[in-house]
This record gives sequence, structure tokens and C-alpha cells, in this order.
Amino acid sequence: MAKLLEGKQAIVLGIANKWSIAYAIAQAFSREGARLTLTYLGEHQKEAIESLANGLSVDRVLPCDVTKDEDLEKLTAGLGPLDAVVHCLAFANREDLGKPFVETGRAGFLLAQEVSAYSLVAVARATTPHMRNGGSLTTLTYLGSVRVVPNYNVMGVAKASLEASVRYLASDLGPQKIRVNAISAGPVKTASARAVKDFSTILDTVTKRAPLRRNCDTEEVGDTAVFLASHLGRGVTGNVIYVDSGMQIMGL
Ligand code: NAD
Ligand code: IMJ
Repeated sequence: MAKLLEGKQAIVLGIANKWSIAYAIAQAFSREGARLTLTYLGEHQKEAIESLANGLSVDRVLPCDVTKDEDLEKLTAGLGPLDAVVHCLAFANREDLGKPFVETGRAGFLLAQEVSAYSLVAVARATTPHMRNGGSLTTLTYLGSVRVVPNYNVMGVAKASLEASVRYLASDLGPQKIRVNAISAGPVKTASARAVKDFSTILDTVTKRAPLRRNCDTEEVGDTAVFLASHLGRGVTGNVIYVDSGMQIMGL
């Protein structure tokens, strides 16, 4: 079968290690023939990301802190036409994920919004001018945006803002044939989830209640990201696609 992303240039933001959802997405994009730019946050992650990039169709590995405009400007420096961007990152203060939401302070609220939601808008502004033949921008979200999930708190509010940003960006960029979507993944044991209290119980609940009676894996998230970036996804924009074994349809 022909590769779905042959000849396409993509940027994947948010790989921290081999468990990262962004790494599974980069692997799926690479398998489907895309050329990749990967970004990492801290200088201490540089070597790990470079070694993960080995074996994938990666042309460039760049530092990018999404709170820094100068890093965002460098994302596309020297790059030719761009086809796809995957935004796969989030951050909130650890304390804000444990205490009651009502106790969230202004600074923690704004930090979660800046890194986890506004960054999609900033990334869109920095990259979409390079999508000259149309393109696709995909982000990662979680059910805690639309339902109350214990401890998700300030991140749930940030994800609600992220999902609304997807819709407004899709409306703005649609005339340029740029599609904007989110994938709402079920719980996955990554570095961002490991710290969560009772995460194993959450994973167990999914195996008991979700229609598919199992947890989702990062490979299926990667495959959905491929679909969205490919010609197959050409009619899909402004959407949140759940890749969660069907968990979000359940009332109890
Ligand atoms: P991860 O820890 O591997 O990835 C999070 C990434 O965010 C890291 O690479 C980190 O460096 C990056 N990041 C944080 N602050 C940043 C900044 N200022 N600038 C640039 N990058 C920054 O965890 P993950 O679970 O793969 O998370 C990826 C995305 O998937 C996140 O948006 C997360 O909310 C979402 N998600 C995760 C799950 C889950 O259960 N793990 C479920 C649904 C959605
Ligand atoms: C995170 C917190 C609470 C409950 C949670 C999660 N559930 C899931 C997650 C049920 C699935 C993981 N997730 C979807 C995230 O978006 C995580 C974001 C996150 C995680 C951390 C941990 C370490 C830290 N800051 C973080 N910021 C964002 O210091």
C-alpha cells in the first residue's frame, strides 16, 4: 500500500522520552513516509531526543519552549513548504493537580493556559504561513476538558480552552485549506501521567467500563494523527476525535 504521508514535511512538538505520545506519533509519521522536525523542551533532553530520532525520518531536532517567541520563530527557519504540525504538550504546576480546583491561584491558572492552550495559537501563527498547499494542525487533549476528572483540575480548564481554540483556529484557517483538530486520548502511562495519584486505578477502570474493555495505546493515537494529517482526513476540521476505547460515551 502507498505510504499515507509520502513527500510531506511535518513538525512534531512534545517528545520527552520513549513513552511520550509525541514519540508514537513521530514513529507513525515516519513509517508513512513523512520528513520530520522534532522539538524538545530542555537542553538536558537534547541527547535523548537525538537518539530517539535515529531510525526515524528526522531532518532536524530543535529546542522549543512554547512560552518563548524566539524559539517559535526558529521552528520554520530554513524549512521549505510545510504540511503538518502536531502539538503534543501540556504543563501545570504539580500542586494544582492535587488540591481542590477552587484553591487554584492566578499564576498557576495562567501558566496552565499559556503552556497548554495559548501555545496552540502561537504555534499556529508561527507555522501555518509555511503551509502553502494547505495543511493540518493537530493537538492532544483529554476528557477532563468536558467532564470533571478527579485531580485534573486546572488542566481540565486549560484543555477546554485548547478545544475551543481548535474550533476558532479551524474557522480562521479553513479558507487556506488548513485543518485544525484535536485527538482526545484515553489515559496513557507517560511521564505526564506517572505522577498522578491512583493512575493504576484509572487504567483499571477503563479495562472494566470502556466499550473495548482495554486501555488505548499510543500506536493507535499515532495512527489517528496520521489519518488527520493525510489526504484521508481532508474533510475533517474543527473536531475532537476520541481515541479512548469508547470510554467517553459511558455514563457510568
Ligand atoms: P509527556 O510528558 O511525554 O509530554 C509532555 C510534553 O510537554 C513533554 O515533552 C514536555 O517537555 C512538553 N512541555 C511542557 N512544557 C513545555 C513548554 N513550555 N514548551 C514546550 N514543551 C513543553 O506526556 P504525554 O502524556 O505524552 O503528553 C502529551 C500530550 O498528550 C499532552 O498535551 C497531554 O495533555 C496529552 N494527553 C495525555 C494523556 C495521558 O494519559 N498521558 C491523555 C490524553 C492527552
Ligand atoms: C493528570 C492529572 C490528573 C489526572 C490525570 C492526568 N489523568 C490523566 C492525566 C486522569 C489521564 C494525564 N493528562 C491527560 C495530562 O494532560 C497531564 C498533564 C500534566 C501532567 C503533569 C505532571 C507533572 C507536572 N505537571 C504536569 N502538567 C500537566 O509537574
